[in-house]
Amino acid sequence: MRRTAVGLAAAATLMTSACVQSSSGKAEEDDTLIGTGTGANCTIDEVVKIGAVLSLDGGAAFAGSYQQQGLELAIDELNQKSGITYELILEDDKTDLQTSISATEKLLERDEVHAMIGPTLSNMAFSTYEDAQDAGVPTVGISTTAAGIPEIGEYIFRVSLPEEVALASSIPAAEASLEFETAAVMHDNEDEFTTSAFESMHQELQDLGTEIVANETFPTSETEFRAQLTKIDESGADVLVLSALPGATIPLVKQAREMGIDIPIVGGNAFNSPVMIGNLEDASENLVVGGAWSAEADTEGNIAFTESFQDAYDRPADQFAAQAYTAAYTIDEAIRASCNANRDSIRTELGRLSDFETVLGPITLSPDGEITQDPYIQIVKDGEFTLLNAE
Ligand code: 1QQ
Repeated sequence: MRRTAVGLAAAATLMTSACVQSSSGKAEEDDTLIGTGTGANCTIDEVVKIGAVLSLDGGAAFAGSYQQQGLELAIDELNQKSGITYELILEDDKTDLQTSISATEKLLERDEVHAMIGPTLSNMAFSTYEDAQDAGVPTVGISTTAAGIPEIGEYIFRVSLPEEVALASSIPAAEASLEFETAAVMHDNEDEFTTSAFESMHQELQDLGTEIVANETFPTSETEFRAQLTKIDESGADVLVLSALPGATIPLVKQAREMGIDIPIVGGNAFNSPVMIGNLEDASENLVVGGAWSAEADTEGNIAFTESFQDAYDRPADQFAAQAYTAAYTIDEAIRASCNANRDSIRTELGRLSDFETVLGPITLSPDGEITQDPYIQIVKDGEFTLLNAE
């Protein structure tokens, strides 16, 4: 566990001001979390505790490490503004479901956090969000893109573009740009996100009238794809549409290119990572992906974010960092709206955020937790994500 923003003395004070539990198991309203003033002038004396479960080790660390940095940057910036002090309590789920469940329990029961952010994978969220919901803790997903996430309960929100929305833009955009008529599809049929994304990909291809000439599956831990790729090669497909996490994507794409399969590859959310592009090197050229953020978006906020991130961590930001950064600002906005950091107030105000300016562009959250934002469609050119529509 890492704690930031307050020292040990303050943390000790926090323990004595534990909230009162009601018979439902949810926390009663705590007057010390109600401040004075509103918006930018809101002042709350009590420290507001934000818990985050991220995958800092294991298969999803490619995203989790950026999320940690985006989140810490946002919390540092927010703590420099006057009025509200945030304590970020971070737990690593190591890309493991049981660890994710116990990490979430720690944040809910030991730390009694006021809001939560994460986890990195939808696969974990389907289990851990039930606990957050039962505890009545508003929770904001940052990369949980599978269908059905906000439906888990009224306390569950996300600032992560749903994969089905990204694909509804990226697959037609890729088709318009690449003019494919036949497609091969491949997906990891064990993971919640890759399975959900695959269903959306399949639907989009059918809607476009694209003929699916090969359809292959593999388990999450697979690293040897030559047998499936041979079938895809023989199918003569114009494009490969792939739903996989990076652990599989990297060897899969490398093996395809080594076998001389040079058709464009269209992917899902895991492709939105410079780690992936760095690992694939030349094999990543012409990968097409729809995502929630672009380094090229030239809003004042995004320019400031990309510069601060580079300065703080000596590497460029990515989408996962941008979404984590957005989640902290979104929770801050919801607290300031009624100057109240009680869980129910945060939940109500999150559901009222409309056209809130973020580094992802303007976002709106519905009362039932879903985000509306415009997707960005990108293609890898010369090792960099470039906006496809800008070509
Ligand atoms: C999900 C995802 C992953 C690719 C995030 C890292 O989108 O699990 O929903």
